Amino acid sequence: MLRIAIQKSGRLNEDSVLLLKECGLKFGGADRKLIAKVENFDLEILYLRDDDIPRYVHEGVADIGIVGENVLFEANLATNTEKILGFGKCRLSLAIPKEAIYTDFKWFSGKRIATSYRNVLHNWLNEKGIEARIEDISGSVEIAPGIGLADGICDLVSSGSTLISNGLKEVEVILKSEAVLISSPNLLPEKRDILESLIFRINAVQKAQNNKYILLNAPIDAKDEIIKILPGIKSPTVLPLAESGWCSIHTVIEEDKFWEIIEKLKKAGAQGILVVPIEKMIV
Ligand code: PRT
Ligand code: ZN
Repeated sequence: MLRIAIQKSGRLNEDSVLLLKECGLKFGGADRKLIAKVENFDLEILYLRDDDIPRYVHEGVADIGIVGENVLFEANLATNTEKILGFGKCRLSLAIPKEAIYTDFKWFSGKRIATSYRNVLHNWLNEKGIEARIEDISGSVEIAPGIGLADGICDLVSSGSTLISNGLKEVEVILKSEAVLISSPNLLPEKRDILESLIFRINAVQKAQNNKYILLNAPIDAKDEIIKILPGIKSPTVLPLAESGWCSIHTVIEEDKFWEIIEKLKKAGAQGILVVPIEKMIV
């Protein structure tokens, strides 16, 4: 039995649950229980506050966990990062009042900076050779300069609208963060096997999300040119159509390449192009 720690509620909860469900796992929510047993996989889910996840995984109370890199770096406990998950993207940034004149990071010399990320900020200041005072605040960090508690803040930013609505401007990015799958440093071999099969499923889900199945019709004369345009995983499938002189071409393409090649496909004579989502993809 493997035990995974995920956030009980908050910004990472929904995407963490969705990822596990897309891996085909069946389990109950975090409504009342702290632990949920997965019905069809050798896994137990522990619902926790995100700040507790690195310690639980470090100590082996949970074998694996899903947590933001920001929380992981701040906790600074030994864990292994198994997989970058592509959600919960944000950055930990320094921000100052918008009217302040900023030239470079030396601005922070002798200043007071409010944050919930003391360790990460302390390391960054050390690296830059800046002496500043860190004011520990656990929530609503963005109001600190307005109430005279600090000169600037170090906090998570995604859209930037919280900074703007508090009269602040982002001046330095200290780290970029997203959700990662971490594991305990002393994972037993039988648990490692379960983790590998979970990672296999996560890879299939992620591949499917980044790829699309494409079907198009083309005159047989245009077939070779169209195949050259298509960057498929392998050779595309070519099927004859009922109408003579025409064929149907099927392949898988990366979603972000699609818009680049669509015009070229049309110019080469492709018609009736269909782009279909893929449920799972194993290569
Ligand atoms: O209760 P628990 O301790 O589990 O949750 P929490 O309240 O500490 O964390 P939560 O749920 O807010 O965030 C969980 C994780 O989501 C974080 O650790 C990050 O890894 C990730 N994440 C991604 C974010 C953001 N984006 C984000 N924008 N976490 C917080 N924010 C906050 C930020 O602190 C600021 O207040 O959103 C505000 C800024 O957002 P914008 O869009 O206005 O820039
Ligand atoms: Zn938290």
